[in-house]
Amino acid sequence: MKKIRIAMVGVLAAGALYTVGPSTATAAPTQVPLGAAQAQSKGNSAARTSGAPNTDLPLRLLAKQHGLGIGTAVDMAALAADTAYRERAAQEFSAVTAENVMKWSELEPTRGQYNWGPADELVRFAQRNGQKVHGHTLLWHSQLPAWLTDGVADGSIDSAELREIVRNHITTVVKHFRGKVRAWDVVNEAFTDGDAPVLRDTIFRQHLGPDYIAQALRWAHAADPKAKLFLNDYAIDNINPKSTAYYELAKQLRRQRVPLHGQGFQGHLDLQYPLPIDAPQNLARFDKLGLETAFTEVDVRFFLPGDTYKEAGQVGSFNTLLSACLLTPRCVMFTVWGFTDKYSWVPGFFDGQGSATPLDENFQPKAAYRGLQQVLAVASDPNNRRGF
Ligand code: 9MR
Repeated sequence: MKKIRIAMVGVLAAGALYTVGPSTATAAPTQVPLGAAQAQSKGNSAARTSGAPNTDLPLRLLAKQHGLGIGTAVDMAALAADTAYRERAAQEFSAVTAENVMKWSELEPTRGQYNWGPADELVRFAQRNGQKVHGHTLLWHSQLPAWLTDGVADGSIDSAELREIVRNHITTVVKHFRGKVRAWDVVNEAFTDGDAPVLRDTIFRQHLGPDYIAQALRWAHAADPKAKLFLNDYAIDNINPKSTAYYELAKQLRRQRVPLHGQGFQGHLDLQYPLPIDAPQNLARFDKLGLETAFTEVDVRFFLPGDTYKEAGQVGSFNTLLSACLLTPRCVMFTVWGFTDKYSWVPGFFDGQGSATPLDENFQPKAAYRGLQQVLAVASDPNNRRGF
């Protein structure tokens, strides 16, 4: 409760109305220059220098001065069952991404029968809470429905039919969410890892040919001309062969006037690997192409148990990516892949690792959360117009 009161004092002082309620009816916070809010709340313009800045505000409010969307992946089972999860998701974030329910296997488990329920529920939650929806994902080699992969494998779905199925899937899904989803990860994880990345040998690459990405982007654009269309991948936060493969592909697609609008950097970091310290330079080259950029799935894992070194490393890792985003004019969104350790995917996938999100299992802030608040509280550059 304390945090909520602090948030309201700061914002009401700036003349805006921000109700932090339960899961429903949370109005979007109005633009509040943080410095101004603090100055007014203290009743004089020297408040910034005479007192400690109040950085203990919800992330979405702190991000507002930058025009930056702050997002989280949402686990729909947790959203349905856990009030604290629901309240925190509404309070802290201005963007949501479906952790699973917009993936193909979830949307169309049986051929021709779409299960829109959970994804529509997420969209309604976002609308009630003044949040934008980041669509994830139209084409990915993982979490495909069995009827599709089996059919391709046994030859009952041939290349021509697969092409029609893919076109139909993209068209149906993007039209269903038209006007409700701000941006789509059109193709997820298209490149291989290592020193010489190539397009992954997926059923899409095999049967639609190497320009399946361009095709997918065109189909998505036709279905919702206003949606921003992204490619998205992991291990591309730094300048490296894989991020350069994306950069070259983006240049080529833009030259060919293919509707590509953004590059997503997942940002799944692990403390045992080097910090992606060149992220600002990496994002800058995509920015120069006229693309939006976004960190789409940030988390920072380490081997348990934690200690003060690891906590410090985690603060630095989150903040390296957030700073890179703030240094990049068209970096529109910074999204964490889960905001509480209670529901993080990490322990289930990486033996012995965890603690990868900004809040612990009891929704208590870790140093990483405080670090994000502090970086966001730094005054914005008035020349940066992100347009989220
Ligand atoms: O967090 C997601 C987890 O619940 C799923 O079981 C998993 C299935 O592959 O996908 C996870 O999300 C992934 C995302 O969709 C794409 N980038 C990597 C994410 C973590 O694996």
